[in-house]
Amino acid sequence: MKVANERDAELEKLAIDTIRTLAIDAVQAAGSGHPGTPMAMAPVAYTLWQRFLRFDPSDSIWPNRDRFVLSMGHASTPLYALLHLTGTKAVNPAYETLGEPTVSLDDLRRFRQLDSKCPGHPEYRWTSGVETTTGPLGQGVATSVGMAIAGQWLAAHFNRPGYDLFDYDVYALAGDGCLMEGVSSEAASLAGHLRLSNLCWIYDSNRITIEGHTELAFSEDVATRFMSYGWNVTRVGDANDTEMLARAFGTFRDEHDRPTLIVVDSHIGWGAPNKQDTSGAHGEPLGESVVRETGRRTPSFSFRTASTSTSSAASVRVGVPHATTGSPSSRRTRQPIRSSPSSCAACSAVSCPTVGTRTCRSSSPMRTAFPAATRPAKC
Ligand SMILES: Cc1ncc(C[n+]2csc(CCOP(=O)(O)OP(=O)(O)O)c2C)c(N)n1
Ligand SMILES: [Mg+2]
Repeated sequence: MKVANERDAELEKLAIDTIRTLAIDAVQAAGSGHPGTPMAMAPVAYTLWQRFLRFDPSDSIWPNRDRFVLSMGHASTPLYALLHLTGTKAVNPAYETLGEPTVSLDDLRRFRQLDSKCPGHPEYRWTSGVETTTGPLGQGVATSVGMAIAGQWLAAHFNRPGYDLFDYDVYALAGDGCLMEGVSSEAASLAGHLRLSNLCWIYDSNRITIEGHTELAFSEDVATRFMSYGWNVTRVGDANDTEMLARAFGTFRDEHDRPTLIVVDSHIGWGAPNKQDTSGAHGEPLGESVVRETGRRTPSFSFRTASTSTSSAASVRVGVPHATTGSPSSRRTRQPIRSSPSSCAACSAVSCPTVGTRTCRSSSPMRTAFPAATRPAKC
């Protein structure tokens, strides 16, 4: 589970930065798009796809694959980058597997162009590997609840003792906007009621939306809301901390009674001078000078401006190993429903809102689920 050695850590960083670079270059080349959230979410997407998602790039419609839903459809470039870097193969409208890649580097170069396999927002049955069309905020997470219900239905009907044909998980990546939409609240409530433990939502809490800071319109305590829905809520205080992300995904896998919400604190436009943590990083190209400056300040980024390169993956020859191919032995065995809730590694408190973080974060910018008076001492 841990990054084994220095070389692996370097490869991991290279892979994550390649996802970032592809996102930045694609948006820059198109002259429109959303670079900030892909830059921040690259480590989250990478950790999930590389270390947890059971997905076969050579068979993108394998029935028991884990589903990944990019509910924040505007931040589409990491999904395209992952489909490209994993070498995922396309299927045709008849669902026959073709030998060709679902997303080529040229497709990424033509991001947001007419007929491109990389439209601004992901489209189901247009780009193989995209599990559902997203863009309208909240729609993806709501759809993910249906997918999780379908998974449980299939398991109930077709699994036999010792023969788990269906045990797939559903992951959905959502932003502030998705969590603001009413449809996500209704769907989350149903998921809690049905105890969909095969469902994991990852909430990119960057506290920025299209207009500016979320304080303008959104001040509720999301973690507490989800606890009241009956969800297992965990938190990662730094979107760049892949070990803590892995731990949070592990917490999800070990949970057999409730759906899981992982709140990830992130910085939109991470690493981009004058753009990070601003709505300026949300929905417009960074601009050539910022791209250059970002690469200079963050040397591991091999950024070049769009005019000189839109082929960063090829130029760094990234060796991103393929996403985990599901095999019966590697699959999690779903246990019967149990009632023991998870506890915080730092303070051992049951349902501590900071569970999964390296340290308890009472000073977190997001309000904690417990009022200070009732919070466990170490939180
Ligand atoms: C239902 C709906 N309303 C409005 C929009 C337009 N829109 C696209 S992105 C966005 C802001 C989303 O904010 P957030 O989810 O926090 O994304 P971030 O800025 O962090 O990338 C809005 C309002 C939309 N896509 N769907
Ligand atoms: Mg946001």
